[in-house]
Amino acid sequence: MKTLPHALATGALLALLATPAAGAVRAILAFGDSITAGVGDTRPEPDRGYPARLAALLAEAGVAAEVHNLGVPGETTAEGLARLPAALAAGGNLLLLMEGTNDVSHDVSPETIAYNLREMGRLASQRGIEPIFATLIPRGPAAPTDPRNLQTERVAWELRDLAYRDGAGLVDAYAVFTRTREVFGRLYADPYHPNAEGYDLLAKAFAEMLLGIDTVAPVAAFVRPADGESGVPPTSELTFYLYDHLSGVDAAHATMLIDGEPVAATVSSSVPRRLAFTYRPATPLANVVRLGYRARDLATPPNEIEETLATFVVAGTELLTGDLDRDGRVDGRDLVAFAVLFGSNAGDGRYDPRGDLDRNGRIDGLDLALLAANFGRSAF
Ligand SMILES: [Ca+2]
Ligand SMILES: [Ca+2]
Ligand SMILES: [Ca+2]
Repeated sequence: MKTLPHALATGALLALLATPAAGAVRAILAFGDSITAGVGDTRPEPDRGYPARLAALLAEAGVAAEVHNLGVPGETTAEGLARLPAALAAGGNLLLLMEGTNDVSHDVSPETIAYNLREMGRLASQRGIEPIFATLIPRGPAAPTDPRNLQTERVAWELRDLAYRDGAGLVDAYAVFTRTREVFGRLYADPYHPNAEGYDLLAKAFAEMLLGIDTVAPVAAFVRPADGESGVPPTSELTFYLYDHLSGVDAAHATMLIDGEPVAATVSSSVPRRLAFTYRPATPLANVVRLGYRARDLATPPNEIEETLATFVVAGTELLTGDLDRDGRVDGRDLVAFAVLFGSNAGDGRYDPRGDLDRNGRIDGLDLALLAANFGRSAF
């Protein structure tokens, strides 16, 4: 795949328009599954989904482009890889790739999903069609598989790094949606699909990336220790990458946070599109640790963010029964987390062993009694 970091820094589509045939109508291929097709949208054909909205947003910006909706509901990346050559044969200028949520439903690994998408990008590049990757939108809490987005977030990690390594454009739909307040309550038609307002947001994310308008603060990936991990050694090294695919991370204002406090992490600062953060604790870690970051990008004005990336439990920590969110206390937040799991059984998508306090495969009144017995207590 060709590397176009400079072109992408100013917007992939603007770079394309600077080529000799500028002014001609450009063909954009929007390739993916039901989320590209527009399932869940209340608009009728052919206006369903993000592609039609993207064409309208580009037209508003003075860019003439046909956006072809090539979404096939239910498709996996392996099936998409097989379908793509015929779609590319018709020609085009850009390929927008957003696929993989059906793979997650079938328990395909994030690495395999990223591999298939990279192959699709390679096929497009060979035909002179520039690929733009997109992370998957998150699943709602009622999704039967991956309701907490553990796998879907790891797909985002893989794609953030893939786009960085290949110098390709990335639409970070996962970041845009997860950073939107009450996203599942307001912007979803069902656990997988946006509603009309959700598709508006998705189209805006694609349009801004193509036009070089940076509204997305830096994103992280490959966080270690992982969120929810326990038994972490007290002197364990803490690491993550920070990316900013449009304007780059402002290295002078990027900080690792432990329990909300800045620490003197080692930062590789040579490539602003990806910074590596590493920290070995000066004093041994104890109890429950929150790893996060504060950062801004190089856009004008900068997009700023402070996020928790992982909450993990250091080896030797005694947690109270009922402390579902592992913060050292049994309180109302644990009860809320427990309520979501109540009535589920091992094997259900909704079941989470953290709520099965007596570990008998059912989350029921017996577990609630155990939680209630510790309610209001603190472990440390
Ligand atoms: Ca940015
Ligand atoms: Ca708790
Ligand atoms: Ca139980």
